[in-house]
Amino acid sequence: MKKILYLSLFSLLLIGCKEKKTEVTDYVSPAPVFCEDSAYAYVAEQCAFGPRVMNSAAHDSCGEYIAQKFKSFGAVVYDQYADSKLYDGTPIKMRNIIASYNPEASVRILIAGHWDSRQWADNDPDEANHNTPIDGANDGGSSIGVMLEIARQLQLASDSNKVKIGVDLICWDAEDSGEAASNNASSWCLGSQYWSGIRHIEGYTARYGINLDMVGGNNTVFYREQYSMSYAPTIVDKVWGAANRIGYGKFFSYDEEGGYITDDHLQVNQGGIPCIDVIGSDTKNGGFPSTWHTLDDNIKNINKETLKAVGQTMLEVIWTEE
Ligand code: AHN
Ligand code: ZN
Repeated sequence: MKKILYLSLFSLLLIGCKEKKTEVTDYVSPAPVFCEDSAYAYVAEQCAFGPRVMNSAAHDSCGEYIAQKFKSFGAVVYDQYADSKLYDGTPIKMRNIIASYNPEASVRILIAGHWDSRQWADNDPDEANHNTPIDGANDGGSSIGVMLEIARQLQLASDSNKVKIGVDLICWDAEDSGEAASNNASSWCLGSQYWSGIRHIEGYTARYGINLDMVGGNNTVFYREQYSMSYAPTIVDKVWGAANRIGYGKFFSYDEEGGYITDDHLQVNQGGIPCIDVIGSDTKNGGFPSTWHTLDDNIKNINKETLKAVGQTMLEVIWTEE
């Protein structure tokens, strides 16, 4: 199996003794190479169904695609079907999809992201689009694209490099039908809310979780999100540390701290499993990516480098977990 040798260059300028020292250290990662072209293709395939909005045929067909794809990569797939209601009272049919590796292992980590897309482009610059559904290539699709490529790598690993811990890849439904510009936090993340109370397997737990959201955009940076910092600071350190170790410090930045974001990781934390959110911010304006909840959140604005930075970091975390 191909392994990656990471070369990092440390320049040490010792002021006072006028000594300039350059040191090259090499770090050999045990993780396989994350293929961003594959992840990109999985994002494109999700988008090809059309917007994956609740109660739509595109949503249901894409759910089948996702479950099938994980099965083809050797996962044990659990479905969690449930009824819920949107904040406006609309009944919805939800499906959380859980792809498990080493289901018998007691040490487990979970990686998650939502697979539904928003039915209203209510942040679009053109008000005429505010009731139009979005493709959600980044907002939804990117996380699942990365998780599918993680799954493919888990299957592909040679016998001597197989992951021994349990890994659960959880696809949340109904994350993105929340009430905008309100304090109605419970209107978001309906799939993870359900799972937080009723697990796909009774008594299921994990050592920690990493939720991915908007991990495939242009001009994207990841800041340390505040709920993650308070619920799971060691996991934030672990993930940002892994990214920086393998050369993705530009993406996983320590420059600023993020805000408090209502997202699926909160539900996992409230269910007793420490969980962080890796959520994209715009490098220029801070805040959510510029395509967020607009019709520009489509495959044309997916960036393979961002997918790679996040995907490779996830493989690094998985393959170095003791
Ligand atoms: C709020 O707007 C409160 N949370 C956003 C969570 C989200 C929506 N992530 C992607 N889309
Ligand atoms: Zn969204």
